[in-house]
Amino acid sequence: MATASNKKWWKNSIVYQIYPRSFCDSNGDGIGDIPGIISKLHYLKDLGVDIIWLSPVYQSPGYDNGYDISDYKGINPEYGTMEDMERLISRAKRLGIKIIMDLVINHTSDEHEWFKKALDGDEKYRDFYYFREGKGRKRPNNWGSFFGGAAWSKTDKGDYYLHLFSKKQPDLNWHNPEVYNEITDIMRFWLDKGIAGFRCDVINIIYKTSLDNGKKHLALTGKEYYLNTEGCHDLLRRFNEDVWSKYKTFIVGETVLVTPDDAKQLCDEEKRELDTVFFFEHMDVDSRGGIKWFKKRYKPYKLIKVLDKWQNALEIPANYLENHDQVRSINHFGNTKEYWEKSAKLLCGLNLSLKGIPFIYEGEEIGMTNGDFRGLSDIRDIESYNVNKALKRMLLTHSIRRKIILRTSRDNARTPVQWDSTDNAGFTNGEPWLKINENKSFINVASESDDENSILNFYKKMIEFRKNSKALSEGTYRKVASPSDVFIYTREAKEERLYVYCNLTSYPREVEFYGDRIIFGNYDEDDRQDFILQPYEYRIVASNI
Ligand code: TEU
Ligand code: CA
Repeated sequence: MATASNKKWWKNSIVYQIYPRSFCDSNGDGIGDIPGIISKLHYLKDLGVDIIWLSPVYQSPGYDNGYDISDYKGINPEYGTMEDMERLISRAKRLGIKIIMDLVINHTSDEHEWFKKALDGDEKYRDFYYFREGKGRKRPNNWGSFFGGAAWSKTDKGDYYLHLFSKKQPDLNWHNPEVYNEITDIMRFWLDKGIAGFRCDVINIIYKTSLDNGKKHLALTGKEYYLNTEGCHDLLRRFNEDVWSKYKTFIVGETVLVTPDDAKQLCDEEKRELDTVFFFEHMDVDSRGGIKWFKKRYKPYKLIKVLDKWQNALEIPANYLENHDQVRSINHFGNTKEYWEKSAKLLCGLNLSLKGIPFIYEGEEIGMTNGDFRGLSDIRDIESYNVNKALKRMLLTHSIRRKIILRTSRDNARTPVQWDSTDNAGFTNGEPWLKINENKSFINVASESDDENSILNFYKKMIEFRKNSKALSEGTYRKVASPSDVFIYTREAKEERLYVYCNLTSYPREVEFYGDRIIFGNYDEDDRQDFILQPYEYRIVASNI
């Protein structure tokens, strides 16, 4: 019987996301791989990581770097073998690190056996997907894809199939019980291998209620037929009952376009659906009409407002400032120039002192910045590629498209991890699959390990601090009134009350001073003042209660 404490074994964990392609290459082909990950397990242990979220390593043609799976029970040979994967699981286990895998079940690759059989006319497998005849010369409906353009593509036979992402990613038909059986079997396969749970890709859109025309939106026309549907809630409860509850899993849902109310429903403990969710609202504080490609000026007070809202909405939110789909957080919310180091430490402090589970994305812990791409030809991402096509159709010039895409492309977060300052940053002995940032000369693990005051060592200290603090790891959260663009909040557990101060601007800010003694921060002793927060200053102040 699970006791109350071990039921949520994950709740005080630090999670680290590995995007395998860019993490560490062991054999010189320029592509990160599983043996490369194994070689860095001690590094992760030393950092204080408890759980690794491994982005897809399954068999895949790689059009969306593994988010297009062609065999859920196979390992992509670019990344290694099943033996390598088993070794990774057992070596990590020996170090006390658990692994959760990405579960991508809204769609498969169009090179999956199921889809190939479907295209060959096999009725059983046609019903695994959504094939429909066009309406006259028109597509079956007016839905849009997340990657720009229409959500339907034509087959050789002239009918269409639905894909909410690229045309290489046909959507599965979750009305079909056989799909349910196949996918739950796959979950068991990996859980039996010792995986601790899943990060469920776009999980809140898997169930479509109908294929009618949607209300016209600037983007994602059709969403009212698949966002957070009752059918999806129902599937999650069944996954739980049939599989997840039989193992001690940690399940985090990637839930697109969720509101706090949707998220509350999905994480409601009584309902037994998801343990926690990733929300996106904070990622979009600087995008126009929720479209990330069209930027507006970032205003820190908006970030504060959104984070505060979500801190209050969920008991255990999944907190993150970066992942493989977003620009680097220093570019997003910090300062890449004068205050690179200071703002990186501030963002670390912020992410790791909020209530919930902190997720750190590879390279974030050394302050990696967006890619320094020379032009569109350096970009590899399928989403960027599709969006470029869409912008072309809107008649935008090359130089404008270049600007939009280089600024926002997902490849910004996917440049190889900078392990040292050598030519290929210690990532590979060969030609890296994506351009390595020149700033590897000073942003890298080797030099930061040697420097006591580095961003990397700040992460280590912050993680340790959090682990030793009941207030930070499980206390309550409450925002404190503060000047705009300064985030001040308390974290409080039994005998411990902490005030967390974050100056999210590049200006000094006067603040009211709560609490009794400063116990942690990114300030320089020399210019620390009691009532002034320096640019990007972060501090934790303890209070006697
Ligand atoms: O991303 C879901 C998603 O909605 C993406 O469109 C993401 O929001 C976008 O890149 C930011 O605008 C997940 C995965 O994280 C992503 O890597 C995959 O490409 C996508 O699903 C399809 O599987
Ligand atoms: Ca390799």
